[in-house]
Amino acid sequence: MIWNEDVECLDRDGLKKIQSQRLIDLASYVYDKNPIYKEKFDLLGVKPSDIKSIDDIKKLPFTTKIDLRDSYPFGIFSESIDKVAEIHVSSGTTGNPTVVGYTKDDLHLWSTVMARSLCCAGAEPGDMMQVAYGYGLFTGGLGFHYGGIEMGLTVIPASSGNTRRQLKIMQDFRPRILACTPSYAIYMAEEAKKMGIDTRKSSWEIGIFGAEPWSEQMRKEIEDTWGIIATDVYGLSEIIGPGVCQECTIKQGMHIFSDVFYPEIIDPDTGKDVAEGEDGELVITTLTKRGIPLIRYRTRDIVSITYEKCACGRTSPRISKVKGRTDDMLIIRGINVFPSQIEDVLLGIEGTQPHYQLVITRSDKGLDQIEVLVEVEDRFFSDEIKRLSQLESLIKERLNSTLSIGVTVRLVERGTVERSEGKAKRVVDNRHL
Ligand code: DLL
Repeated sequence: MIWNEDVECLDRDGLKKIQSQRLIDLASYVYDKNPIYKEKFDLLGVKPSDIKSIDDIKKLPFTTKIDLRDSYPFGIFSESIDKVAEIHVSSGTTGNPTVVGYTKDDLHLWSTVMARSLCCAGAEPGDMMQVAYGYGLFTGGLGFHYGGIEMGLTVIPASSGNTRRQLKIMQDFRPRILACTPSYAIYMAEEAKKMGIDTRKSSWEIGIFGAEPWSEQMRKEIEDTWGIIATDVYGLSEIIGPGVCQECTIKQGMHIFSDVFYPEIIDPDTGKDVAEGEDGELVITTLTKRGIPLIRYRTRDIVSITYEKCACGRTSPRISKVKGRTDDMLIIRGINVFPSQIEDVLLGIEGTQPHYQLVITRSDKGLDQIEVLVEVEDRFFSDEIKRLSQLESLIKERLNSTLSIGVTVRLVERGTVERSEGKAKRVVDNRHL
């Protein structure tokens, strides 16, 4: 089923017409409503009247995460806060997190793009969906929730965690759709096996997995274990949350809903377009959002794009799986982690040295673990063992609460962490994605 065939199967010229009109409106809207954009436009000497078609997008300035961070919390919003119906937050590099806001119309847009995503993944009205993405400040849970309701699914807002209860829900309610991070789908399979549940007999037939990078090998493992069709969903809080693009059941790239999220793929160094099929940084303009519309937002995700029509009938361009990042953001079990956040925590704890390293591993089953090696002052090793373990617990507690995920901490003697003459090697990523 295609959610909105008129738009999703539109020919290129028709699509371009819609995109052009929306960009013209957007340029005037942000110029009038948002001093940050007015300044950016003025600096480049562009006026809204210079924007006559979607091709003129190249005249417009880029937006980066720094623009959002520096205007924390609501400075980048184009609507006043009393017009904002909902707020979400995602982790930032240091200090302030990234705050995003939705007007009532933006929430409707989100519901619609998520309904399109769910249809792309094979959902049918009347299906039941277990949403095991986190609810709360993270956009995963509520994004799926709104989309499910919009397209007429029965939504179970299970949220993430409490795996035994998830499995009981699956067995008793028999939902057809599972939505969660790919690593959680793998973790649930391990737990199910321990509980003697035959995963092949699960009620789930469709799995919609995203929020973190995952490989074709993980897809195979999930599909074989649970007996489902697993598709990839991509999105980011700044743009809307999940629902930016979604694989259809043909699984040849993720359809980007380009009538509302206009994509460009650029060389991150030069800012110029790369050729179709080449890897580059995904840049997105939110053509119709009003609370916090973003122009040419640098996602920092590396992908490639194809404009070929898909066998499913949709004409929207398709994005490859995310192949990497242009910054040092790591995604561990669906949670964004910046090494600088760890550094911030360590700097605030007496007795630690400015030498640390994160070692990331992925189990055979696809579960990520972080071990943080921290050098501590010599005195801790000559003191009673109790002080060392107290320090270890303190570091662990602070890291867990800052990052919202469990990490293992290993305190080591001075000189243990490999030194470098250039950039310190803070991250050893042993996952093979
Ligand atoms: O992760 C939104 C989301 C929720 C997407 C649920 C899909 C499902 P953020 O927390 O802002 O938003 O993180 C955004 O996560 O820039 C990518 O680096 C990464 N990411 C998201 N989806 C995928 C995916 C949500 N399918 C950041 N594959 C993005 C690889 C992904 N990376």
